[in-house]
Amino acid sequence: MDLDAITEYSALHPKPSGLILQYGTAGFRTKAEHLDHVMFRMGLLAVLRSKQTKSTIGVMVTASHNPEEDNGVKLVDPLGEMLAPSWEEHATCLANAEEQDMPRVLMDISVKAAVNLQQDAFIVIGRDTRPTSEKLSQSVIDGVTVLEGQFHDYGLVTTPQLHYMVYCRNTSGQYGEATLEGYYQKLSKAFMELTKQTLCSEDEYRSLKVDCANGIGALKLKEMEHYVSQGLSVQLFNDGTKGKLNHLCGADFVKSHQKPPQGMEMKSNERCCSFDGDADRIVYHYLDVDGHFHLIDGDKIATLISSFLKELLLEIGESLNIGVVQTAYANGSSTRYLEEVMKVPVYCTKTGVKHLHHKAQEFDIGVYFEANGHGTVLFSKAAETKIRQLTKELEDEKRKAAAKMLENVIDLFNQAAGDAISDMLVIEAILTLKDLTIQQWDALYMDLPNRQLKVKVADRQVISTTDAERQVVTPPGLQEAINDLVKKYKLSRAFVRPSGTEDVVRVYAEADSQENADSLARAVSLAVFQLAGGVGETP
Ligand code: NG1
Ligand code: ZN
Repeated sequence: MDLDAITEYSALHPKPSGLILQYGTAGFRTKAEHLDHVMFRMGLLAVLRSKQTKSTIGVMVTASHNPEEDNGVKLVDPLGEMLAPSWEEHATCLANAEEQDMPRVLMDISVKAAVNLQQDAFIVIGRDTRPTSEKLSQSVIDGVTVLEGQFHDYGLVTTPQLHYMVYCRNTSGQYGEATLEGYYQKLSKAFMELTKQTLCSEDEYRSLKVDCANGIGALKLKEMEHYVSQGLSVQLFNDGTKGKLNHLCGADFVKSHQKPPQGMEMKSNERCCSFDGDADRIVYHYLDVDGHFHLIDGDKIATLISSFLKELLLEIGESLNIGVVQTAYANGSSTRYLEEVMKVPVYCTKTGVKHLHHKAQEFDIGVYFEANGHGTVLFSKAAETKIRQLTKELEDEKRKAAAKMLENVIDLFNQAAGDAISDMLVIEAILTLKDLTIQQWDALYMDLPNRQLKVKVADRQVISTTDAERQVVTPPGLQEAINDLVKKYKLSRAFVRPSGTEDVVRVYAEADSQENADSLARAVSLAVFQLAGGVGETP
């Protein structure tokens, strides 16, 4: 390591002194103007991680659903997964080291993690459409270059597309070709094959309105459109030509406000969906004939997909197990429907896709979705091999067709990460194959009314939780207060946890009516404010 060169280049990306940031659930995320030094240092760290794993590592510059003024960065591990926990700690140490200590901290990490500095390194870089992303990704490249890492800059890509590139490169092309063309080819081929057996060709089933959150999803859907145009026509809204990123539109806005996005013409009963700013989340929605808004969130997406997969498994008659993984934010009705009606085992993990992803890996087929629409389906290597073998060997026409469909589903899901584009194609295929309207899908079960709120406190880390974040451990008395409040309502449930991406405590409540869910959420917010050091306005 050329420490003089590192010191010299680092001075071009100086750390504002005193600034402390944490590598959280989604990497580093804050106001873009505070991130230049973090980007440079993540370029350095990615090189060390690449040398250590002898694999390609990804660096994505994005702040997903957060406001346009924010930005962020996260590293992508060799199989498209989130960074390993011990390296999250290294990332935090490196980002927070004062200017003069940084080279020493970098050396310490490489010693601690037993990095062979002679090893080659290869980094792939991607960015979203934020005005600050291009310059920040250049700072990442500066960091990579000063440590003599090789790199490929994919430029504007969705977060899942970058995960896909990392996965392809580390499986020597077996998963797919590490180009955008390769990504579109792979997904569209699987989509067209999956849907070709359908008889239904009415236009209303084949057209979909997409709210792109004024983000990268719009550019990439435009590129992809013609690959799938025979099976699906998408009409894009909030494509970034006018509005601001994630402002009054996109999956996060629609889910948290339970309102239609602005900038989208919705007629009654038309199928619509919303992506978030980096296209790794998707939710569906529609207006009914009375003009009422209906949201179809990640829980209902998981339900549709797992019931489809379960039917295919029954058809081929193989004993492959399937499990659904959710978080505490999953609507209580969805959990009940999955367990009691569909008889599918359901598991709850902590918030953040890396937790869901790990749990989902325990099954032959693991379906995981956060309620906010971030998720995918993972197939174990053994399940995939079995299914591919069955498509070749089965003689019974019906069973063979079911196995073939499962094979298409494997190819269609981005197994490296939750992906709005790939999820959208799977959902569209299932709705067409099962001849389901969006209303029929919505009617699988009725969501319990719910409300999510944020509370500002002096130090959100005073709140610690257990039982997959459903119970508070500290501060003392808070869980008892929540229990007492929950008892006052029917079909009620509430929990609180410190956010991993924002400086707030999140409050979630469910109850038998919207009024009651709102009032429970407010009461719990007040308890948090009083017992956990609230600041600013009393909720
Ligand atoms: P935090 O800020 O920790 O609640 C949010 C989402 C997560 C996940 C991450 C990463 C909710 C309640 N939380 O985390 O599900 O998507 O952002 O983007 O939706
Ligand atoms: Zn996102």
